[in-house]
Amino acid sequence: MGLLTIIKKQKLKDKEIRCLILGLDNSGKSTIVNKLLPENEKDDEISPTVGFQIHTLEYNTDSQRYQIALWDVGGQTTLRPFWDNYFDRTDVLIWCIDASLPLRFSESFKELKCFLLRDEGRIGYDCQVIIAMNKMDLLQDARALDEIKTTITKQLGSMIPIVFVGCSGLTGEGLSELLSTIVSKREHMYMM
Ligand SMILES: Nc1nc2c(ncn2[C@@H]2O[C@H](COP(=O)(O)OP(=O)(O)OP(=O)(O)O)[C@@H](O)[C@H]2O)c(=O)[nH]1
Ligand SMILES: [Mg+2]
Repeated sequence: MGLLTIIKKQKLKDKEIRCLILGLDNSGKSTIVNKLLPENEKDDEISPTVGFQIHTLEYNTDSQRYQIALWDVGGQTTLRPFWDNYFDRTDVLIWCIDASLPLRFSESFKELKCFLLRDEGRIGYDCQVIIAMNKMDLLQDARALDEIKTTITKQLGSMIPIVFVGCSGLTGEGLSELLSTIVSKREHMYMM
């Protein structure tokens, strides 16, 4: 294989982004994914995910065309031991939190910390971490988002850079920011 072919193949690969979406059951992962899909691929009804689902999304910026593979994995307690199986080769991890339900914040933070720190290799890995603070439409007071940011930053320290995005899978608010954040690291690479 010639060098040019190898470079071309690598460039194509660079435009594929593998995105793993995890978080507690009922936090809204599948609803977010469904909202991001083109109209003809949307599900009319979403039920709790048993196992996982993969959807591929095309996303264009001014200069590039990306293929984002969204791996949506069920968050019920019985499914969490399997999360590890999906992590390999993940470029972006989206951790979804139901921002309207403080009652489950500590459970979510505990699971996130446990997932990120389980294998020491994950500290400082090359995978971007995004916290999707979902169900914004239900919030009376945006301070809930600050609480999430402060607590997670405190718990994980500065070991892992994290980007926080407020959104609603129901109304679509914040989802364009979520998409641009998913590709942001690649965009920087292309600009260099
Ligand atoms: N109001 C509101 N409801 C939401 C939002 N996102 C999801 N929901 C609701 O939350 C419930 C759970 O949504 P799912 O998308 O199934 O949650 P999930 O995280 O995929 O759950 P598992 O597959 O069990 O892990 C559904 O009733 C959704 O309609 C949101 O942004 N706002
Ligand atoms: Mg689901």
